[in-house]
Amino acid sequence: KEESLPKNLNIIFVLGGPGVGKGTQCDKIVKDYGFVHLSAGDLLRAEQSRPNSEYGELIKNYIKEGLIVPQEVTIQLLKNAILENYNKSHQLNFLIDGFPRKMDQAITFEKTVHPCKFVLFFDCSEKVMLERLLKRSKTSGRDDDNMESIKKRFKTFVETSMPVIQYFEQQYKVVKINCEKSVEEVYKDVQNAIKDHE
Ligand code: UP5
Ligand code: MG
Repeated sequence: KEESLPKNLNIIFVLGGPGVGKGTQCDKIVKDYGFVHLSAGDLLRAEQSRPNSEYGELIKNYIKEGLIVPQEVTIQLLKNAILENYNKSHQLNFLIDGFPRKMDQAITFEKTVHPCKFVLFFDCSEKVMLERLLKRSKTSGRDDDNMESIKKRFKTFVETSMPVIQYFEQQYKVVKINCEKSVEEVYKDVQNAIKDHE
């Protein structure tokens, strides 16, 4: 049966450059506030390794090149995940991590799925992000945690994803948080942003 998405979702987009700490902060928010955490990158990686996925090869190539997978694929994965959680536990609160990162995704998602309440924008220098990613690369097993892919991810972030943040800034929906400090210090600012939007 065709199920429709609820109209009263509470969606926070969590954006910021590669390795800035989106996943780390989302884990903490989940523990304290009971949001569902949906990382677009994690959903794509899961789809990539699903046996018989028709998109496996495509996703693998896009991620290695640091490019944005065509929006149809990612939005369908997010829609499915939202519906699944809603049907299972009537969960309405979602952290959408690492999405939207291209203008077409932002427009389509807000039109066909649900508008966001606000955007957490994690900000950090490339130098610090690079250090964090190279450190993580020792254990992450991610195909894109290598110097060559990281450079491409940085380029895509500046050229393709920053315009999305500017688009939401024009709507006064962005809370910018400096991430060049400890996880706990960043999290204090995150908690304040959530409180301001309750
Ligand atoms: N760390 C975190 N915070 C720290 C702090 N304050 N101080 C010190 N260390 C800190 O953190 C990275 C590392 O830094 C960890 O080791 C952590 O302990 C440490 P993490 O929380 O993992 O950072 P995060 O921002 O989540 O980094 P991630 O690599 O996941 O970000 P990306 O945006 O690059 O990756 P994502 O998985 O979102 O996307 C991957 C690819 O998928 C994209 O490049 C793209 O090809 C594709 N994609 C699409 O095509 N479409 C989409 O919509 C989404 C993704
Ligand atoms: Mg992540």
